[in-house]
Amino acid sequence: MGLAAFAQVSGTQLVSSFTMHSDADRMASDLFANSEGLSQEDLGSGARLLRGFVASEETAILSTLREIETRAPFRHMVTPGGFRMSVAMTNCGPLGWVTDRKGYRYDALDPVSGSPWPAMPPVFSALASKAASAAGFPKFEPDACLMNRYEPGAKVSLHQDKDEPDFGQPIVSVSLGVPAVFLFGGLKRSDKAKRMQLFHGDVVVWGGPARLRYHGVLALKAAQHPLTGAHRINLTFRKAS
Ligand code: MD3
Ligand code: FE
Repeated sequence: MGLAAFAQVSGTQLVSSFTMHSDADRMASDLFANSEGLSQEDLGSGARLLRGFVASEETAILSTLREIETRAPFRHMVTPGGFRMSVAMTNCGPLGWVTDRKGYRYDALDPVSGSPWPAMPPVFSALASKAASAAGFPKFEPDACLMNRYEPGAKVSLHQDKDEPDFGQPIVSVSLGVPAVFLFGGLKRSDKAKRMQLFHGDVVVWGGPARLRYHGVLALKAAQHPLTGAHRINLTFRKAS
């Protein structure tokens, strides 16, 4: 790794502690500081990691989330196969992702309340569009925000996101709270997955050829974050219509 790259990695530690996959992966990737002094990393084929991108907005994001939760509480959905998901979920925006015995789909109504999902808060849509632009997707206007809440031990097994109609639209993910180990696989389930840690404030934009890569999250370790306690929260912004 060159000296310039080392200086940028050190700078990143001010925002979120930096733990990447192997040194070889790091050297093969494209790491640089953006205009706000935060690092960006090209994860290959359309995926871009924006370390600490929403760190300065943590309070606004989490208080907005608390409001959404009062109207659409986190719940453990059931897969079509009948398994209770270990991750608790809720949604905001015109469409919400749901699963039950009938299948996976987007729905305008929360099945628990029978009412529309809470509106997409402007602070959410603004940060999603800003992150997408920073990653080269200037016209991203999400109409769905899926919120995942991980408790210790909760995980998401390797899967593809393919319930959306247009895979030309990226997905923006925001990580908050306790860090997690993310698995980034290939286009086939059997492709070897890379591991990387996602920390509080990190944003990843998944577009282009990365859009259909398999991915998952390892079981969350027991830990405490000052703002979320034992939880990790992940927001994913999607164009679902
Ligand atoms: C890579 N959530 O909600 S976000 C999901 O951390 C989901 O809660 C995980 O996978 C979480 O579907 C991962 C990162 C993510 C989201 C969408 C992707 C990675 C992706 C779509 C394509 C490739
Ligand atoms: Fe996913």
